[in-house]
Amino acid sequence: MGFLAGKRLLITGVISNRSIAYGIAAACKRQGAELAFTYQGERIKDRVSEFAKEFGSSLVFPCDVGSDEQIDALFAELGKHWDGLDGLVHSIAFTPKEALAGDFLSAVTRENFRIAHDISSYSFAALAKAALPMMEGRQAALLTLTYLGAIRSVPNYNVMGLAKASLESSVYYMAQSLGPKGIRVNALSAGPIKTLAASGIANFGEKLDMVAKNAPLRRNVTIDEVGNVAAFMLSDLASGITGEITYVDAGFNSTA
Ligand code: 0WD
Repeated sequence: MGFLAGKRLLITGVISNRSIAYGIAAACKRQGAELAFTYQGERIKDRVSEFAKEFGSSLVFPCDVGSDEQIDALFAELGKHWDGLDGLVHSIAFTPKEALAGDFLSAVTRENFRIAHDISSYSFAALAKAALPMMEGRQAALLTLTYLGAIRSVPNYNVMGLAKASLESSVYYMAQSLGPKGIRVNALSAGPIKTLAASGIANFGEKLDMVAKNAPLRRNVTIDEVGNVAAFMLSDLASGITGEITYVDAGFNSTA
């Protein structure tokens, strides 16, 4: 029996089998969790439904996190299938592509700042607020994905770094807010991984090479490695951990 047996988890952000959320879903499934999924927009509904099937799930719901109505509808629908929720994975980020290239001050605009913060940071709190009625009274856990660009300037990451800094701060405030209810809130800071979202960042290949050359483990991490840590964080094995940013980056952040 896996260490997530009996746990019901909602996973956002699976869009391909390279998505970090796909690695998380696979690891959670291996540990015995029951899974539900969300997708952004009808265009990818079938694709996400196929992935869900791979993980033995038929629970697939639309949710564009830019819409409060869709977030409310998600939990109204999920509540028809499950009487409670033990965990939620927020694996979502977005800003217009032109923000993720070149000099920060040239690339940042009021509009891409707003979009980056809304979709990549506020959405975590928005999902938590809406999920709360289903999580209350359970040893539930929330998990989000962040990146080193939150705390250091990383070339081309630009306004997404600011949004990740906001997201990391929201981990601390949400942990404080939900801790008295026994609900934990954590983030994994993953090293660079080639996914659809990552391919939107200019010169992303150079980041992969730089980490592979300089990280203590001399390689990049995989979605399975991030998935395994996520499964642990969502489980009762991590019952003493909240408000924590855990690096899964082959040790890169520890180097000078
Ligand atoms: O190197 C990397 N890949 C790292 C990613 C290193 C460290 C952290 N991360 C983070 C990302 O910033 C993100 O928060 O991990 C999370 C997952 O990203 P991913 O797995 O790298 O990328 P991907 O497979 O593309 O999934 C992100 C998905 C979107 O994909 P696209 O490619 O369509 O932008 O986030 C979803 C969408 O499925 N998404 C939304 N979902 C609901 N509502 C929205 C939205 N408005 N916007 C994007």
